[in-house]
Amino acid sequence: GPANIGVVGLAVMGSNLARNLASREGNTVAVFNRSRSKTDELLEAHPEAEFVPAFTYEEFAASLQKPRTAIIMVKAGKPTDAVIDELMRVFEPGDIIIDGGNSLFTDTIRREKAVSEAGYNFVGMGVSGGEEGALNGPSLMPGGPDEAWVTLGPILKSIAAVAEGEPCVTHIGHDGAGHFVKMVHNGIEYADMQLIAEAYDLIRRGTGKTPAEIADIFAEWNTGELESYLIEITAEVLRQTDAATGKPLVDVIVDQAGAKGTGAWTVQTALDLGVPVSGIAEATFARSLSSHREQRDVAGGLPGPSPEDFTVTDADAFIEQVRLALYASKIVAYSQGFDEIRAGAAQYGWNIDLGAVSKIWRGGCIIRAQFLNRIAEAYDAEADLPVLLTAPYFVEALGRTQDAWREVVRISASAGIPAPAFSSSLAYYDGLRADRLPAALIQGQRDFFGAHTYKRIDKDGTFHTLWSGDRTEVEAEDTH
Ligand code: NBP
Repeated sequence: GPANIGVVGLAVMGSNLARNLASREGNTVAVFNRSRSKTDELLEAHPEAEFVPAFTYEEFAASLQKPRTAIIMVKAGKPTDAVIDELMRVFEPGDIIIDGGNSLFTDTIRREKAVSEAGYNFVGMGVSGGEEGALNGPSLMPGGPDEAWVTLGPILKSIAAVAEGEPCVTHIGHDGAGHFVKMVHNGIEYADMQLIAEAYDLIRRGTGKTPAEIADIFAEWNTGELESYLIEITAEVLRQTDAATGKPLVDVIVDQAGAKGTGAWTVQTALDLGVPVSGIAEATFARSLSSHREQRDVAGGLPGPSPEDFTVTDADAFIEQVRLALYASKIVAYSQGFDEIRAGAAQYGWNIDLGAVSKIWRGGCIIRAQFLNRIAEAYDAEADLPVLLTAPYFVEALGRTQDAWREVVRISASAGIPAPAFSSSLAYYDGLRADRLPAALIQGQRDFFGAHTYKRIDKDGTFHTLWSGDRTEVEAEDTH
């Protein structure tokens, strides 16, 4: 066949990715969708693109050069399995099947095993940047075998976003590594969005500024160390006026945040790995809390300070404190996210270059930010840095943001303004740097009710106190 690459699934993501591929020199793109109408619409709307349409899986296979290379962009879950089965039916061993959907990484591990056992190459690939990214240059996170990367690498580099001269794509690691990293990317995105929302809320309540005025503040922040896509679009959203009512759009939008589940996956996986991604968890739970309108309705009368009574005396000083608190909390959220990637790599045997991950997020994706250069520098200096927070640049930043961060958390608590991500990131930070934690007491409690034993600070071994006996200590076997 004439096409060097194919796309299956021509909803918004697939058709934009197909258009992106077709716009690059040297690509001829085979396109296929289960129901014919989406294929017809794509061809009609973009006669300029060099598409080779197929209307059956057989035609699709026949239109591709060997080894065939096809990217699946369909709904994650069963639809992805169904398409993989169809492609294996019409493809031949050695062909490359890529899943570009938002698949759970454990599904990808399972699929790669089954598909590669049948002799085909399988690549699970995270695609970030939404519709716009897919069309103009996404951040791409392919997993899969090294052999597939040889064929796929040049094609992916040609369509990826470019940041500081480098394409936003790297071979993340084997099997589910790409989808794992994409999952954590989305988790970090949840945390970043929640932090920005808390910053907006505190400034609005504390200073009485209008959303349009706060848009100017965010636009200003976007020229400094917080420069990022999310800060930029926050200004756009805050500046928007509702045509129907003349009010700020943000004031007519129902305050219940939706979620498609990738934040929850990140938190569930972190729990399994034992990694405290408290910022991502708080952000995910904050969305759940917002969506429980029925509970919020009955809880509205609970005692506590009224946020309406809160005003700051020095608005400019407060805004700067909030900016610093946002930066400090953001450092924590990213540090936690990279911690999860490190733990996932150790658990699943992936060799993930954390610096390379931070670099491919600098363009094309939702969390793209200046700040990612600082993370890349940290991992360049020390590839297996155990805690990102401890890199010199971040130590300096946490030093100068400290006081403001604590002040903002204190103010939010006394004013009754929820700032779960600001405050939990500070608690995490203080927990991490604490010399002694009350975990010692928890070990005592566990030993009391469950004979779970404890270690001592002054000698080796495992111990148990005979709580229901004479309360002497005995040496115990470490079985609990
Ligand atoms: P959707 O997730 O809405 O999926 C629709 C596509 O799946 C259609 O082409 C549909 O074909 C096809 N499909 C279904 Br449903 N069941 C199928 C089956 N059994 N066999 C064959 N095709 C089937 O599309 P999307 O919003 O373009 O997203 C595509 C993927 O990209 C998803 O995994 C999504 O999570 C991910 N995504 C990523 C981002 C991002 O920022 N990275 C954004 C949005 C989506 P039909 O036309 O015949 O019904």
